[in-house]
Amino acid sequence: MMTKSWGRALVAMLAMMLAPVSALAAAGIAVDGQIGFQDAVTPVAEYIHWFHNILLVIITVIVVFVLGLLLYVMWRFNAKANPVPSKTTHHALLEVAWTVIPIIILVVIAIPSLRLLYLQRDIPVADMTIKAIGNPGWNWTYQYPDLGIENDEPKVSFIQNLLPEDQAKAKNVPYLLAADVPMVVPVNKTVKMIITSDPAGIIHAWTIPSFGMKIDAVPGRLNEDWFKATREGVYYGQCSELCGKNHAFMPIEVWVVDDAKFKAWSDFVLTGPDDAALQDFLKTIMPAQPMMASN
Ligand SMILES: [Cu+2]
Repeated sequence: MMTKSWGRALVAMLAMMLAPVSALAAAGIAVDGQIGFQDAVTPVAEYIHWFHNILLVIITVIVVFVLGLLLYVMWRFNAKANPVPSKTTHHALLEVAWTVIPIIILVVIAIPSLRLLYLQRDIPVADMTIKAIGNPGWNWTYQYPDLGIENDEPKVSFIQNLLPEDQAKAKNVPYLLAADVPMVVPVNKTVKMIITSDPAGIIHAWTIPSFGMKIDAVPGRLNEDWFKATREGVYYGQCSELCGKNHAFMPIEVWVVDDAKFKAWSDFVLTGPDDAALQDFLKTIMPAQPMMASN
């Protein structure tokens, strides 16, 4: 007899096969009942979703075909239905077919797979560069070298912390995803990210699901990745490498804003404002919040 949890798993699996990837999804945040990805807002994320949908069709066809064969064999060749079994042991054409067809399927899958890898890993000429550093204190440092360097240090460098639960409730933003200050980028611009971790620290991973981007922040190593966000908004991510006791408490928040707002933001942060002034300013450029998960 099928247990309840198995039944639920089966229903979820069927729903996953039938649901297009964007059903229920929002950009920048997960929503209740969501099965597929968060909405794609970069070319890489769009490619990932497209490839995922193709693979879903391919694996579904294979599973249905193999299941059909198994059921047919069980029905047609069981001892009762087929009392005198065939003595056949080889069939050249069949053996070539079941070797060559899977190879062809794998080669067909490999083409878009390698194209995606190339799209992700071949960093295009960037409009701007941001360095993100995972800190041992379970937060992130962001540096904007393009906004100026002073005494070998970028003028704009700030730390992004978890927004505490009471403040998140008061601002009606999602606790554990919302940060005290966002990383801010302009829309439709190619942003190169240099990702690393504090040399005295541990491995973290920087990710924004809607950007189709996830890369380890490793002490002593500079990893690079890129995104080009094509839609303004607030996008959330979380440290995605089990890094220690506060792993669940180092969210990533990125605001994608228009050029004018980005210019206003960069001009403002270059004046070295205090926290209160920065928070007041941020209210004036904040994009619309994504659909909230549960409050
Ligand atoms: Cu971490």
